Formats: sequence, C-alpha cells, structure tokens
Amino acid sequence: MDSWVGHEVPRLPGRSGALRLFDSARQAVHPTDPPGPATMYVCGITPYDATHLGHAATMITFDLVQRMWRDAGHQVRYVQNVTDIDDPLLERAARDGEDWKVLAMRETALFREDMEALRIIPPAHYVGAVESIPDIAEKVLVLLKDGAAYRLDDGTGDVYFDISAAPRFGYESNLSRDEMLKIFPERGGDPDRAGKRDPLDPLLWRGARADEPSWPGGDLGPGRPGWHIECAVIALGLLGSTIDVQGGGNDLLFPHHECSAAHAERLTGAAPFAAHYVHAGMIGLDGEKMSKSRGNLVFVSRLRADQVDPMAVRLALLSGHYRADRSWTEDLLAAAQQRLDRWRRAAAAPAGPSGETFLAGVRDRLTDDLDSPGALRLADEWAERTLAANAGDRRADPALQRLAQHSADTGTGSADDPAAPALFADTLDALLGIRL
Ligand code: 5CA
Ligand code: ZN
Repeated sequence: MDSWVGHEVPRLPGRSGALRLFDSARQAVHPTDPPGPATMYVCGITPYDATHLGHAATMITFDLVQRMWRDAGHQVRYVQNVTDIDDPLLERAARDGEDWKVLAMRETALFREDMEALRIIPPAHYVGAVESIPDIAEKVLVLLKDGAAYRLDDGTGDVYFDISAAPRFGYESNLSRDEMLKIFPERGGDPDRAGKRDPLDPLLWRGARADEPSWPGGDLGPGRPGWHIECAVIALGLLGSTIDVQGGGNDLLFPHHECSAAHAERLTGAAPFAAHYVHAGMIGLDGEKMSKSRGNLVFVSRLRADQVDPMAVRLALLSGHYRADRSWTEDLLAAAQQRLDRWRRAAAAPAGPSGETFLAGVRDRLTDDLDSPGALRLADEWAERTLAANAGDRRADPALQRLAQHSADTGTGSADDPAAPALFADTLDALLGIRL
C-alpha cells in the first residue's frame, strides 16, 4: 500500500559513528553493524484507534534509528507493516457496526497524515497483511510440509506452529516458561485451545469461518493469517533472511517478536533473525497505562485539531528515553512548547557558540542508544548561551548575565560563529526530526 510523503532532510557536515542500541535478546547495548545497506522492520499499527501517542513515540524512536544510520552514511531499507486483518480490528468494526475494511482504510489514512505531521521519514515499503496473504499462505505450507507446523483435526482448518521446531525459543524475550504462559493469553495467544501440542504454540493460519472474512489459501484451504507469521513473511520477502533491527513497542517482546523470529529462523535456517531486537517503552497517561479499555487514549490528530504544534508533540516524546515506560501529561507538552520557542528564538540569532561542537555532541548522545534527553540538554545549553550572548537587555536579566560571564570565563561559549544558528537548526532537523 502507499506510504506517506517524506520531507527533505538537511545534509550535515561529517558523519556520525556506529549507532549503538540495546538488544533485548542479549540484554545489552551493542553497536549496529550493517555490512552494507541497513535493514529495519518495524511493527506498525493495527488500524483502529490510531494514532495515539504510544504509536507516535514508537514511530519516532525508529525514525531516529533511520536518521542516525543515514547520518553514518548507510543506505537504509526500512519496512513497516499494517495489520489490516486481525481479530482486534474485526472486533472493533463489529462493535461499531462498521465495515472492517472502511475502518482500516480510514485509520491508516489518519496514521499517514499524523506521520507526515510528526516528520517521520517514510518506510521504503509500507505493507498490508491483506496484500501479503498469498506469500504468507505459501510460507505456512512450507512450515507444514517441513513438520514445523500442524493442522488441528477438529475440522476448523486451523494451523499452528510447533514451538519444539524452534530450539532457541525464548532467546529473544529472555522469559521463563512460566512468564511466557502468563503473558501469552494477555497478548492474543490461546493456551487453552484443545488439540494444540504445546499451550504456547502460536496460530499460523485460521481456517475460514462463516462470519469472518477469508482468502483462498491454495493447498492450505481458505482462511486468514495469524499475526506473527505476517511480520516474519513481510520482513523476509523484502529484507532478506536476516535484518539489522526488528522494532516495536515493548508490548511486542513476547509473544510477537519471539514467534516471528522462530518462524523466520525455521523458514530460512539463518539465526538470529534480527541482529538487534529493539523495544520502545510504553506511553501512559498521567501515570496510567494508555489503553482502549480505560478510554484514556490521547490522539495525535486530536492535538493537531487543537492547533498543537506537531513539533512540540515530537519534542515532548523525545524528552524521555525511548526505552523507558513513561507518561504523557499536559505539563510535558507545555514544557516542550516552551523549549521549542526558546530554540526558535536562539536559531534566529545572528551568531552562536560553535555549531560543529553542538553537532558532534548530538551525534555522540544519539549514537549512545538514542540518548535523546542528553541531546535535548545540549540544545538547551546552546540556546541559552546564544540567547545570553545576543540579549540586548542582558543587564536586565541576572541569569543571562551570569551565563554570558560564564561563557566568557570558560571560553566554552564564545558565541561569535555566524554559521552556528543554521547548523543548530539543521542538526535538530536532520537528527532529531525537529524543524524549528
Ligand atoms: N500491528 C501490531 C504490530 S504487528 C500492533 O501491535 N499494532 S498496534 O496498533 O497495537 O501498535 C502499533 C505499534 O505501536 C507497535 O509497535 C506497538 O508495540 C506500539 N505501541 C502500541 N501501544 C503503545 C504504547 N502505549 N506506547 C508505545 N508504543 C505502543
Ligand atoms: Zn508485527
């Protein structure tokens, strides 16, 4: 399906070094090391209730990955999916008496608009589950023939993956079997389904039901795909048997990414499927988990309708580290708007402290597991020094006076580089996606 429209990204002088990211499988920060083009697959929306701030935060996280790779000189091959057929989508459409296809189209269109407003660089391939069904069915058949999958004998036509065919099962999430058994049913799994070989075996293909949409599956019989195989097949088809980053929110650590990896590794024989499994923290509202059932979702489109600057939304989400579960609050947004105003005033100054030093500092922070709070602090410092040095009424403001004196004393903040404000703005635009 169509992706969204991107913006031009300013070119910066020099290059950043290797991007280091926390890998959930190895439980440590390791450098990403793409041999050539860098490859990334990010789990996209199931198109209902989009785009809430949790979705936005996760998309911004992987947007930074793409930006840092590009800045390091890599070509980036980025694929994102849309789960445009799955139980939650059908349930929502039924609840609201709506055609599920229309719901999916509308929510996907809104998501694209929100991504553009937030200046997320579009993926090279934006792929729906529905358009991938022939490929998925083919791969499920391969798993069946290979003995890694089995069909239930209850006449439903449902096909499950046999996790005993994945000897490393559990390596990605590092969970004990007890923990897996607890989480599995909370995240779409069906441990109690009669006839399964293992309660944790995930669904690969759901045989057609009279009241549900279904597609021809060739020798598989009619039905629709399971969730984890969808992402495995889309990623393998467009990116090859192994990828540099598999991304999503930390709600996908298990079972989704564990099962996707197990499917992909069984299909290709190459392991690990992803060199880095990267997970963004969950965004909550005022200290509570943002969830549909609590009805406390905050939507990007709602904020845009209220004339909130999307750059302030982006900045507010970047003010916390991507891996931390964190809360959205009104105060966070207000602080981001003030920060943005300050940076805009500073970028309009005739000169400022070294732009090269600022750029090097931001590169240093972001290559260190995307330390965006650290990068934002550097921008604050640069802006404060610039405003202090350029303030006409410096004497009227003791704080600015002290800053100017400090800059002069230490020699760190000589604010006489006329090219610095432009490089400050370009750095924020290119690396953080914040356009002043
Ligand atoms: N379609 C599947 C992935 S294949 C899915 O999880 N869809 S979703 O609409 O529920 O979420 C879309 C993306 O946003 C996923 O990467 C998910 O992990 C992430 N996400 C969902 N809720 C939040 C949240 N509250 N905070 C941060 N990220 C979230
Ligand atoms: Zn996925």
